[in-house]
Amino acid sequence: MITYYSTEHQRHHGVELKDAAIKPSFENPGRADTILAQVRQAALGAVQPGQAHDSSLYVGAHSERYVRFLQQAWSDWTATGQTHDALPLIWPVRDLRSDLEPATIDGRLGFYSMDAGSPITAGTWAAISASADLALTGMATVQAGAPAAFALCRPPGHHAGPEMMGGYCYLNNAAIAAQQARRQGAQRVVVLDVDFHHGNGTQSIFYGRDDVLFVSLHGDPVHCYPYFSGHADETGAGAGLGFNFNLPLSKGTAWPAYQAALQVAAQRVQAYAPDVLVVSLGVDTFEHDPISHFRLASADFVRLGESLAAWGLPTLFVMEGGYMVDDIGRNVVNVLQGFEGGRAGAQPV
Ligand code: OKP
Ligand code: ZN
Repeated sequence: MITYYSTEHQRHHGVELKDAAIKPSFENPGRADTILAQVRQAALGAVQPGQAHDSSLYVGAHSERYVRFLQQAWSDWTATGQTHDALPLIWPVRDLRSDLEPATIDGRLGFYSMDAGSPITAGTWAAISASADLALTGMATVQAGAPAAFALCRPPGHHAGPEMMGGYCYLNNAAIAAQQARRQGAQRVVVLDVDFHHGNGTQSIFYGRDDVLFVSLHGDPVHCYPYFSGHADETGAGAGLGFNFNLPLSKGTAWPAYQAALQVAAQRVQAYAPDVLVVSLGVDTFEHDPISHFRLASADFVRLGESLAAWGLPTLFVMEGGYMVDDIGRNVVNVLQGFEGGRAGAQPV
């Protein structure tokens, strides 16, 4: 399977608020580089750079004004004389106004975010646009007939909504790829999100639509980030009613319960009969992940890949989370090799 990778991700390295202090983010450049090293060591296939795409292709998943905000945020920030990372500190929750876009960067940061987990730095736009371009390149490869491709995206994307960054995410790489699949002729697209955290951004982008089915397995938001999205009763709205499928699972979930949920997901996906599958691939479901609460072992990731192969769909894997840096490379490669092994053994459909 071909891997798309860009060194541009290294230009984004930020901070997060943790334990009442500003600390280096769990979402760091070492993540992508360790995954790349394992992809190479396992000889998974060719590693290629992505093609640059026009940022107008990010519109659809996102609004035009949000993409412009991201593109200009660092220069707007430094124009106020500040040189450290830009972090939002006020949000338009409930009875505050969210219908008026502030003109000043401090207000705009809060207007276009859901938490303080996504710092904007000098290299953020270069990194996030390159990351989205990897997903677009991967989708083009799959739509040209490759059975699968891996977009080694960093930063991740699935918390980013139509007009919102948060949870280390800025541009929703998986949603941008899904939207591009539709532009290029796919009738029905599934985004399956196996990251530990609910992909609230992807859900939100496609919530009113029936042409992209969003299916997610994740830690129950009663206990797990992002807390305000991911419940089972979020099933879509309007034309999208019935085309959003959340499978929240309890803390401590291990492979048997996970596999059972994956089978429920498989039935929903099969009934939908999609043309293409986008997998938001987070490996923070790993038992030793420092910020998550499932208990998948490294060998379980092979089974996950095999299970997905049995779905028999052209598949784009898009990298999302996973923070146990020593192990994420192996766990990602396990999924991808499990997928390829599963395909090799599968009956043609
Ligand atoms: C991104 B992805 C930290 C709170 C949680 C955000 C987690 C974002 C996960 N004190 N921070 O879904 O892997
Ligand atoms: Zn996650």
